[in-house]
Amino acid sequence: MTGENRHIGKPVPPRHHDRLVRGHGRFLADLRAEGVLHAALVRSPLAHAAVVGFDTTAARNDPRCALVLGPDELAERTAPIPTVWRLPGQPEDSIPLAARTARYAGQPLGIVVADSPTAAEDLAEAVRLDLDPLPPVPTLADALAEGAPPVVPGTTDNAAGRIRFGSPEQDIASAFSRAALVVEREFTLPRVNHAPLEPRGVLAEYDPGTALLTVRAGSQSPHAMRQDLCAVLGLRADRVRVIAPDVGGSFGSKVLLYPDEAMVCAAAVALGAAVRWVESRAENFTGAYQGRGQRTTARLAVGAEGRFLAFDAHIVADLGAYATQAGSGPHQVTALTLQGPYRVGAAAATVTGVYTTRVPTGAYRGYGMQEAAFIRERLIDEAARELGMPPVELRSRNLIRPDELPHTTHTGLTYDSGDYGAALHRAAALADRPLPPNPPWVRRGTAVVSAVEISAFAPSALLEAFGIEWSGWEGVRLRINHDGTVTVYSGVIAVGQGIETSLAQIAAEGLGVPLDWVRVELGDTDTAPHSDLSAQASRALTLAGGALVIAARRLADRMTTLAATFLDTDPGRVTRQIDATADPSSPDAAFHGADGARIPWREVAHRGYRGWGRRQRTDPVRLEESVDFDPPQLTFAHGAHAAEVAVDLGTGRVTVTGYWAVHDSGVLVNPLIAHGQIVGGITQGLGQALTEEARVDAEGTPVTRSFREYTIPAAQDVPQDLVVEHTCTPSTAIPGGFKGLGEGGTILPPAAVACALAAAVPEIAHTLTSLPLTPPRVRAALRAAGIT
Ligand code: SMO
Repeated sequence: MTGENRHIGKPVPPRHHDRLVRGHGRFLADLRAEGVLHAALVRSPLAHAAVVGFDTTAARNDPRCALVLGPDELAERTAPIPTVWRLPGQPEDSIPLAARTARYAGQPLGIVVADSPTAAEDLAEAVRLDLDPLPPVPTLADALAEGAPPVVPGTTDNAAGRIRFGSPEQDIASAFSRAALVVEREFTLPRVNHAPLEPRGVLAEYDPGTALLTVRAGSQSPHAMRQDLCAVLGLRADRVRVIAPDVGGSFGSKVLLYPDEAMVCAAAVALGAAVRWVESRAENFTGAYQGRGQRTTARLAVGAEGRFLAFDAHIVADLGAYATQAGSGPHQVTALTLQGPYRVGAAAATVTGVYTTRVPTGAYRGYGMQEAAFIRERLIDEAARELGMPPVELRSRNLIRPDELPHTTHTGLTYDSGDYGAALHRAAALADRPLPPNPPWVRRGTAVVSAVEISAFAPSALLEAFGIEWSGWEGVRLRINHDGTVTVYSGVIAVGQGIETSLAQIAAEGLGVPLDWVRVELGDTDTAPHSDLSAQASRALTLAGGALVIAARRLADRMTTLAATFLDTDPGRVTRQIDATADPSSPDAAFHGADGARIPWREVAHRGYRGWGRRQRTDPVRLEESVDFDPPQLTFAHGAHAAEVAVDLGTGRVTVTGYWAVHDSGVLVNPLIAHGQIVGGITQGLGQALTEEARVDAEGTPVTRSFREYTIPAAQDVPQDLVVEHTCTPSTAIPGGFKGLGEGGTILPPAAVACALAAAVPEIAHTLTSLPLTPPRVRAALRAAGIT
């Protein structure tokens, strides 16, 4: 290979940018479908109520109506959505399409199909719901109160199971009894909305002639959606195809099949037609599952010279009205990752799941690790303050050193590689600048925090050990076409993160061909290798990329061997010359034999397709390699973030004036995409630090229903001084050395901002245990401390 076709590490502009910017995107609402009908959902306006009546007479009698499915019809046609990740002791209860009790405001109770979106909306309103109100249980306190009404019928309390991870009780007790200092706090992490640019949507087409259901959906995991659809609708897997078109962001919100999405598919099957539903922004705020939602009591024991003796936490998780397919998962990950990048004598955490009458919670970018980082870094910060030690010094003393890796945590995670201290000190150095003089009503502060990130969520045996009914492996199919062009098929999904480009870079590098010879085909269960977790858990690039490294190496070898046969020489004597700008049809892009003989790349592909040139009759024919990659273990990315904040003592408004992030995600395939991922993650994390909270009133009715009440960061909320640097410790578990970075940016901002605010106003530091740090909340703390 000539040096021109090196692609890994190049900041190639993502391919989808040009297409989307020019308006060639094909999102769910853009797809054309013949004779498509339109659906609207009938949703519960109450947080908790028995569904006594669902009168569809008026709706059915409207000439615009094609179909109405209420609880009775749905009960005949559908089964509840299966659960894949349960807590021990979790009640046998999963989310149904046919609900006889509404357990959250916005829960879909039925579906109406009509000839236009407006008609569908009208008819959904024409359905007369008869609801018998039950007492709402909107908060964890309500749910845990003595005599609280049970959310799950037939149970006596709102417990949704419990699990404990980490050191034995006696190790924790002994560490705390020996401690020179114990810091204990209660942390409240509110629910948040994912707020993707594109809400959810489904276009389901059922062909009664072939009995094939084709579902196009804004999904982060089409294979998982297909499996769940088969279970819910009682359909055969070979008759269901799920395709994700362009997806306008997900952040964990589109990984699971939702009841409303399944109802659209049930309606398409019932009608033998095409039915589309496009979610409204208000529905997305109230009916899409939310993230976070946790109240945690945590403590840190510190010994002589500031050594960490133990972390201990009791996490109370708001699972909402149903423990969805994987509802407790993020909270379990909080427990698993509380220890973070630190060496500590003992660490343990308990997760108690609790039902409330609110929309379920689930995956959100950072998946429990943002919560863990906030709790841990605030505790450490508080310990430093009480010890009178600089927080960076306290962290530095306790960070696991590179020579101590691999290191297995008390919860059984084995960190593979990294240099946590290097990242911390680099972030601290970047943030070390003189603070400008303050007017008397402004204070400023800086903090540096640290985390490791579980990435490449796998192997399958790990998921099996956790009792998660998903696979961890990831497959790719790599094909050289008859003209020498290349197609990659993968079950991971593009949700705006640029994965198509990164995978193309890996394939092009491995085959030694120009980047634009490679097309990446994602999102279709008919062609993509199976993938349950798909683009979740910072795993798409690492695992699909790792598989692709192997596949490309094999296919490159086969091409070379074929070329050698045609050139009548040994493979070792064949060289290749492909100009980085060459077209695949270029005769100059060729293999060269020892004696000046040559054969074009496309000619090798062409002859390969004829089945010519094989050394043995049993040698494979197709120029295609399928590789299923199940790594030996998890791989851990890590990072340190520094925030500089200014707080207005009069208004309580916190402004982030500078932000510096140092990440290690191993080998970066595309630094431009990596930068965008980290900046996007930081921005999202700043929203959770400062403004975002999904709220309900005392009746459990959502009050954050639009971007008026729910404020996400805008450009002016992101500091101009936002610096991202990368260090590179290659993963030893992943071919190519990649580590994940999709979630990394999101994990640390709340911890960084809260600790920086604590540095600015030490008088209120001990109260900075709840998010978001809104002006009213900060002002109240300032007042209580007698500062304003
Ligand atoms: S929160 Mo993600 O989709 O693992």
